[in-house]
Amino acid sequence: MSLETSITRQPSVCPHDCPSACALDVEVIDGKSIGRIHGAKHQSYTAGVICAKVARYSERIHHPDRLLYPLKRTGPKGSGAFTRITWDEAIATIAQRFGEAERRYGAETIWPYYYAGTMGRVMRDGINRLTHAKKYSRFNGTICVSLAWPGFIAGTGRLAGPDPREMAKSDCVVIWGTNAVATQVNVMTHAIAARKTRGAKIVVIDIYRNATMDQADLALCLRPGTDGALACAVMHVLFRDGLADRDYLERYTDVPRELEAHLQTRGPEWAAGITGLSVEEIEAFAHLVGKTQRTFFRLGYGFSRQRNGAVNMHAASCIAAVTGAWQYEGGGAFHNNGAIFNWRQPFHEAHELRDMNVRALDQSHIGRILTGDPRALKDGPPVTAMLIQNTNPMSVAPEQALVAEGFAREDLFMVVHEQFMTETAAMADIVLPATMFLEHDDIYSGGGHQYLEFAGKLIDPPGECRSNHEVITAIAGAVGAEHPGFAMSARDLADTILKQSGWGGIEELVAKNWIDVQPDFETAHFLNGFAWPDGKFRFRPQWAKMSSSRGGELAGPWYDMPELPDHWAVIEEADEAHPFRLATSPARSFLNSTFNETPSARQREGRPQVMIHPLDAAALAIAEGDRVRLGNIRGEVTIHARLFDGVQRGVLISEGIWPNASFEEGRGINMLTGADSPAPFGGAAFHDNRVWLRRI
Ligand SMILES: Nc1nc2c(c(=O)[nH]1)N[C@H]1C(S)=C(S)[C@@H](COP(=O)(O)OP(=O)(O)OC[C@H]3O[C@@H](n4cnc5c(=O)[nH]c(N)nc54)[C@H](O)[C@@H]3O)O[C@H]1N2
Ligand SMILES: Nc1nc2c(c(=O)[nH]1)N[C@H]1C(S)=C(S)[C@@H](COP(=O)(O)OP(=O)(O)OC[C@H]3O[C@@H](n4cnc5c(=O)[nH]c(N)nc54)[C@H](O)[C@@H]3O)O[C@H]1N2
Ligand code: SF4
Ligand SMILES: [Mo]
Repeated sequence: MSLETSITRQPSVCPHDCPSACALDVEVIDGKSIGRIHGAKHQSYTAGVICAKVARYSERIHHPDRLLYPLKRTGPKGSGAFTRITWDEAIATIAQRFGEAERRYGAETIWPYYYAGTMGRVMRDGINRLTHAKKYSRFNGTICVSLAWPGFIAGTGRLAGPDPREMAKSDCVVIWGTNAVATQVNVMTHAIAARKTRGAKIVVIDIYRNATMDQADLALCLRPGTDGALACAVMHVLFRDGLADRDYLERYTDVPRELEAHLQTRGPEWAAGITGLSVEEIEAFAHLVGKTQRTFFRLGYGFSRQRNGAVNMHAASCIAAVTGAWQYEGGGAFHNNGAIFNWRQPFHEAHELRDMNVRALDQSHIGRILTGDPRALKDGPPVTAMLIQNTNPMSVAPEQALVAEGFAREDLFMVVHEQFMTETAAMADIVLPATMFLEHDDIYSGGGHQYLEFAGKLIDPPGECRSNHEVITAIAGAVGAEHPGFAMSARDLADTILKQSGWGGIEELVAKNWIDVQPDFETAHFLNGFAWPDGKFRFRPQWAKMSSSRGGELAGPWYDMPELPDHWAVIEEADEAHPFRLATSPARSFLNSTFNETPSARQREGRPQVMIHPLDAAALAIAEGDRVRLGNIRGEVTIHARLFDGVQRGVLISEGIWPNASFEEGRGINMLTGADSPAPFGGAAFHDNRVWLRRI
């Protein structure tokens, strides 16, 4: 018998909720465990680079705290008292309790709830097959994209744009409202390549001096929620100084002259007062983008997480239409590639069974829903049973005080399918152990790039872990849900949806590992017209006529949205009682709440902190490391202060998402964030919170 270890290198894909969807090269040890993970060198977007948290994934996949067996609750809700049961007992209990709930209140009392713990299409979205087959309450996934996507589509008509790899061919890369060094490192790979090979300038627009801003040639650190004002002033200067491409505007845009007139009163002085930037900074930025044809606007999610976020996203995308940057290689605006993959009416979600008369409940309203808010419940029955997969709402959802109250309800039957005993799983009646991505098959598509990718099972799961697909199939069988997809393997489902979307089938994808689906240059740059019936970019969006990318309904004060790009003053401005504006930006070593269970990530992040300008701190007699209390109408948290001069005065930043248990009294940062439906389709304005602050 040989004692030597054998290490092979196998292809895979990072499954996490990150626009980079990196192609991976995984060390598999003796066919059983995982070593180091590398970025795939030959996939041209990943280009050999991945983030540190996934490089050391062995820490997560072989973590001693992984859930291995089904469990049932034996003490009061949230007590942590569970006992091991068999899969058969777990599934039978679920079927019995779902059946009871349905008989009492109707099928809509059951609410399957999920998000993007894995971005694999089969594993993430297959739960909808169960929802639609049984007419359970539908799920309106608003938490992440419902401000950003409509904001981008408002102008272009399509969620796509120039090939993200063209950043490497730009002369100016504007990294706007995304902390790419932390959240999608590959943007930096391509932007820095442009700087090295072409002397490109990198502009970073954010609300604090984060690791991405440290890389900037021009750093614009503005007040949260004021990007629309900045964009307007930039366009004002472009028109004023002869830097607008008038031929392009006439040919490709809807109302250029009205826009120019509208911007007359929105110059740099006006914007300086709103953004806190100087007139010189605004002029310098406008001149840079106005004189650099190949300017690539890489628009992130962060700046859309404001109550005016959709308007600001649209305003930022308009700049490329005024300069005509869309015409050039390395130019234009890009946010996400959702549209290029042609995922329509996917078979594995059983779209044909979807009944629009069944209510769709808003993901971000989970706190309101579980505490019986009739509006959030759409005046329907209470939610008395849930199946949660792939998400950790006790930690990540806004209005945490309500979320915690709802989860504590003894009459709520809660099933959570998880990899770890998260704070959500800890509130469950039944906990089911889930596989990780290297333990099942799935297909992935890049939000920030243009590859369709396959990742196959490389090792056996530990204990009795089952994949999302297996769990959905088992529950479907027990509750009598019918659809041919319940009898298929994950691979066969992937094959079907690939064929449905015109991408060959699973054999082809497996053989190639990834397929580049980048549209041709003309299409990607909208040279054949934008994706509206008249082919024109819309400076004047028709918000009320747009349909939500996720099938949601108009929400918030959508009827008051400005007609043309503007500063829409609906953010939670500071007031006397709440003198600060708080953003809850992402932490580099966590991915939402994922990785906050791994020791190295926690060690790197230290402890929950709030960054505060030293002058603000001095005014409140707060010193570095002091315990402080933050609060607003939604709740309060206790946290440690970090003095930091890389924010404007009056702005606070708390990087997360830490477990609630890392805070005193178990109250996490989402105690402070709101779920009051920002326009036009709801969601959560995680970086738009007015708060008071005091030393304790
Ligand atoms: N390390 C790490 N990576 C992640 C995540 C994570 O939590 N940690 N989360 C993943 C997920 S789910 C997503 S959706 C993406 C999100 O990734 P991003 O697109 O980067 O979006 P955010 O993380 O919300 O915030 C990005 C930046 O926007 C800034 N910001 C907030 N408000 C404003 C504003 O009004 N104007 C401007 N200009 N900037 C503002 C924040 O301070 C932050 O620095 O990242 C993914 N990748
Ligand atoms: N304060 C604040 N809150 C935020 C944000 C913010 O910026 N600030 N960002 C928001 C955003 S953009 C998002 S997208 C949400 C994300 O919030 P979530 O979707 O809840 O993301 P995670 O916290 O990473 O939780 C994903 C969970 O899925 C589990 N999981 C992973 N793979 C699988 C699998 O294959 N099967 C099963 N069953 N489970 C799996 C993981 O263990 C993890 O616990 O958070 C939002 N919350
Ligand atoms: S950068 Fe994003 S996609 Fe790439 S490995 Fe890290 S988390 Fe995964
Ligand atoms: Mo997200």
